[in-house]
Amino acid sequence: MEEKLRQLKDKALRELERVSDLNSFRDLEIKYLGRKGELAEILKSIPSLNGEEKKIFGALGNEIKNELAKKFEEKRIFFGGKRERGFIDITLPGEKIEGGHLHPITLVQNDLENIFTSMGFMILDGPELESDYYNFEALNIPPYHPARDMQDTFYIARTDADGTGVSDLVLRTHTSPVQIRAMQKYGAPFRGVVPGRVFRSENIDASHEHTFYQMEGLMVDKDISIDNLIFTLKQLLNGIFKRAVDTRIRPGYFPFVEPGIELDIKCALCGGAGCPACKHSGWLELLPAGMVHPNVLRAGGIDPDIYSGFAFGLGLTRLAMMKYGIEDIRLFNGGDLRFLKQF
Ligand code: FA5
Repeated sequence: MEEKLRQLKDKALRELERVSDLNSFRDLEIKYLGRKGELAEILKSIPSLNGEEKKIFGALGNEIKNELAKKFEEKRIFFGGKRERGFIDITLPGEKIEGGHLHPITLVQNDLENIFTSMGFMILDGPELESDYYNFEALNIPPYHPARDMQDTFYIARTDADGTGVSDLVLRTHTSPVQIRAMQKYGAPFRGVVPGRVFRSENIDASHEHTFYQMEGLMVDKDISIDNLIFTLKQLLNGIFKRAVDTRIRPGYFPFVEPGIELDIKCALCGGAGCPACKHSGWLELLPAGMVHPNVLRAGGIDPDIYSGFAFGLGLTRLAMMKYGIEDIRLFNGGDLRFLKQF
């Protein structure tokens, strides 16, 4: 019996070695490993052996069967063949593959990018872990300035190669640092927008998150005035809402613009009557902006006697709230699929 098994194995392996295409491989597989194949024929006699022989030859038979199966499988893969499956019922419904989709903030961001590229703006990116210099100092906010208190953030300590510790990195509180980076890189004239994630140490409520999205806009050229700014902001809102929206413009203070404005939008959730999202005021702060401060132009390497510019810092997450009528900002990052699947 042992002799028979070993001879069969050697013969099968020799023939397997010589086989040259998938069809003859399949014939060979049936010949040796099929239900009525040569191996099955030999193994059929094992149950009639006595106790000890049954054990020995049973184990040997299995060992050879597994070894041959492995070698045949390797050859099948070599020929690019697939394992034959049983009966397939093609009338059964298919497996449903869940399709993903874009997050509502991404949808609004994509719309904004289309609006701005059509006006000749480029789309820029910047680091989320930013230096204190770009996030504050270069924007005319020195260390002692009270404007820092309005944008408290997470300060990151790092250790330099010489072992000294410094904490000059911050999770950026706004997309405005990319204004400086863009001017330094591209000079003037310049038009660009910067969508991106920003972070603040914040008291969370229906309209305040610690992690949210903004979109910075910057245009620098000769003779840029506040008219250009207001026109651009209106184009932005018309493009997103595709209908007239009530807005109001009031003076606003930011150290990096002069003059500064705040554009508020009438709360789309309560129609101006007052609700938690607009802190019961009927208006939502959405679009602070202004004319770029000469110190900021200088920090970007641009001569303020020749060039002027405007900048804005759109609250992108809040815009998505207004566009889709979302009452609570916390839903965006909450991971609740019942909310996300609606978009
Ligand atoms: C700024 O961040 C300035 N960098 C904007 C700017 C840019 C002004 C260029 C002038 C020129 P502010 O802190 O107001 O400004 O934030 C801008 C917008 O981000 C707000 O109007 C609001 O829509 C949104 N925002 C601010 N804080 C939060 C928050 N915690 N959660 C969600 N949205 C917020």
